[in-house]
Amino acid sequence: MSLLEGSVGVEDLILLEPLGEKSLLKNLQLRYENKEIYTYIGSVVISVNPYQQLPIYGPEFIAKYQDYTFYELKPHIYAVANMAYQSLRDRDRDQCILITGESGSGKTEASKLVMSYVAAVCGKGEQVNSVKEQLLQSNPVLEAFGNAKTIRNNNSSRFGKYMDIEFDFKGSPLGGVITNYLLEKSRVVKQLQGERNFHIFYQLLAGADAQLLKTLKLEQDISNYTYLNQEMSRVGGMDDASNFRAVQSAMSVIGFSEEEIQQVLEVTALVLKLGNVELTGEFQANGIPASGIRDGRGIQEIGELVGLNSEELERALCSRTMETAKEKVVTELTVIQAHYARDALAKNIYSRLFNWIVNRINESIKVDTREKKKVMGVLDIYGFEILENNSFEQFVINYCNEKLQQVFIELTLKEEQEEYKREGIPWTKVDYFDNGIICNLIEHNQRGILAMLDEECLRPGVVSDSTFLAKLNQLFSKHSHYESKVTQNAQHQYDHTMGLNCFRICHYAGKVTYNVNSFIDKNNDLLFRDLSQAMWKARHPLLRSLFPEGNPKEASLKRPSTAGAQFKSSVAILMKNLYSKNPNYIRCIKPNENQRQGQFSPELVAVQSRYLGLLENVRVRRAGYAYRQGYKPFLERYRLLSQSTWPHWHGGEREGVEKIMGELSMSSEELAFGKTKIFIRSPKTLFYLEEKRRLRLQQLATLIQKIYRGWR
Ligand code: AOV
Ligand code: MG
Repeated sequence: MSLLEGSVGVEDLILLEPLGEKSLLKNLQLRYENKEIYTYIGSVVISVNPYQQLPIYGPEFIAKYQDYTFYELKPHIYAVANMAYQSLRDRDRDQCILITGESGSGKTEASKLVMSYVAAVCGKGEQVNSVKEQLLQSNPVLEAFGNAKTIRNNNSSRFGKYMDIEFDFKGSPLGGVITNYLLEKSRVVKQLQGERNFHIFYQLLAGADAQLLKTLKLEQDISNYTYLNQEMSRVGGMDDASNFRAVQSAMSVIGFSEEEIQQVLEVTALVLKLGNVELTGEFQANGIPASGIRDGRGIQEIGELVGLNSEELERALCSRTMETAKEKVVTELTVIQAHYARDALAKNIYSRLFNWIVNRINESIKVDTREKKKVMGVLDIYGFEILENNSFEQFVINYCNEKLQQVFIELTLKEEQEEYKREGIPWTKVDYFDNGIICNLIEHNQRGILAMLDEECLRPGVVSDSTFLAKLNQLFSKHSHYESKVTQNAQHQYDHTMGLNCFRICHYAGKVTYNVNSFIDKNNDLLFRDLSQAMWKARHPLLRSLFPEGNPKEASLKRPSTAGAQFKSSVAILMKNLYSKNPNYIRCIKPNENQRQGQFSPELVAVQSRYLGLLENVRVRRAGYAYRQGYKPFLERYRLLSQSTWPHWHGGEREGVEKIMGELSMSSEELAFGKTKIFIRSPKTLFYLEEKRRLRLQQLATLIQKIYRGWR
């Protein structure tokens, strides 16, 4: 194998010379154009989405990567999966695989490649195979309910996912736990042009037989449903009907009972039917506007579907009960408010259904053993987002990425430090950009942006998105990573691109301007109590279980924590989990905006490379010794450079390497001899060795030719 510049660029960016953004991009492009989609930064693998099936996967390749150590074969996701699995099995170190990148860059495909690799190499036997099947089959189920066609990706995951796969001491899988983050529930009621709702709705309509449709009170024609985008019902290359059967069978394999599957579909149908409930404006006798339901049939069918009194449902949708200590006051909703309530209900039902499905899968794959387990976590989560209009969702997503960057830098440095320690080499401190200050700005318990948002959500009196923004402006006017129109004006910097209702954060990956509209609403994430109580009254066991707070006995329960607080605490749990494991990284890159093979847009990749912090990653890895190699493979490769080790060497491996480097008069500054590896400080030294080796090989070839001619 050659790590060095050839027709397809360097396989490891640590060896890039000169190092800079331009050369980094050029190298990735050169490789991509040669269908080499994987490139390393040390043990980090960068994956550039090929948008075509390459013949580099499957049993034959799995077998190959299983038998070789990391650097012996071409860069590949399998190599990372293999290193992680072997280290888990043989060195008893829990692993995590962090997959990041922007929408459509290949994260989910990468996570499936990792899972299928691990499934192929770990343990055998009937019991083990059934666990593997359950774990693998969780993918189509979660994708059906959690993925959708977006402009950027026909199969875009609209939720973040972390999965712990648990193994016994021999390395056979026992089961796992899935955690999901922040489903994009707004999609349930509205999609952008060219996008679709979650796959399951289309799968259900296309794949259910007449009998099932009848029991769900659905019609097959997509155009009957207002929640389904009319101009975008089919996705090229996606067979909704056959996917529906695959989802049903996957649910059975996981262990959902027939009734459970039926109930899940009923709740899914309920959401579709809710979208068709049309509300009209009315006036009460006193002239105050109110609302009502235009067509009674739909609501009647909903009532029958989930065992709910349709009048009760109508009341819940069209009015709101306020309770004070003394009395109950019922207010009629206007038609706009009633539509809002209907959509809020649909979004809530669907996202709670999704959580229920994840929990149900977890119940099936849960490991009931006291025995010590080994764990491999796989994280497939949205990358850094800068859209034209950034809202609460981008804010929390980018916060999560900020935290992941922190883990990344800290763990990479820690890993470097540990390797030096293991090898007995002195460690020199590395300077890097510490983004702790930005994390703090967002998450500080009392003074962070999320805390301010919660404070505003809970504060009595008139609160609005602008009072929230005013608070931020006051508090962070001098913060080096916070900007807004107000703080800019105070500093006499006039930036006309920023609106009055915006604030900007200087993230590690770049500046992002957030519009505060709906921050309060989205953070509150409240559903009128009338609606949760109505849902709880349904006879449908699954639907009912999704709204425990609708139980009047539970009505006095504390208000649920805000969306921001929930996200923050799940990120904290995730971080704790990741810090306890040995990290492995897959950095995914989308080469073009058109989902097309063979196209590489340097501008687009440049932005992603910044978000992923690739250059910083190379810099950190190169800060000490850029290159390291075990004595054995190093000796094998370079022993032809020394009289003492060529053609035969009978001594130890390390002594052999020392002999070669001694004869080449390498400066001692440049090298360090560890317990099992040689460390080389600069890539130039390696290039020098490679060049020497190339010349020596030429010389040997000429020699052999001469001898051969002599014989003739
Ligand atoms: P994502 O997970 O990063 O986006 P996906 O993993 O869904 O992206 O990849 C998008 C599409 O790219 C897939 O549906 C495949 O068509 C193609 N693709 C990705 N990786 C490969 C590969 N290794 N080989 C062949 N095709 C590939 V999102 O979930 O949108 O953030 O929210
Ligand atoms: Mg995805």
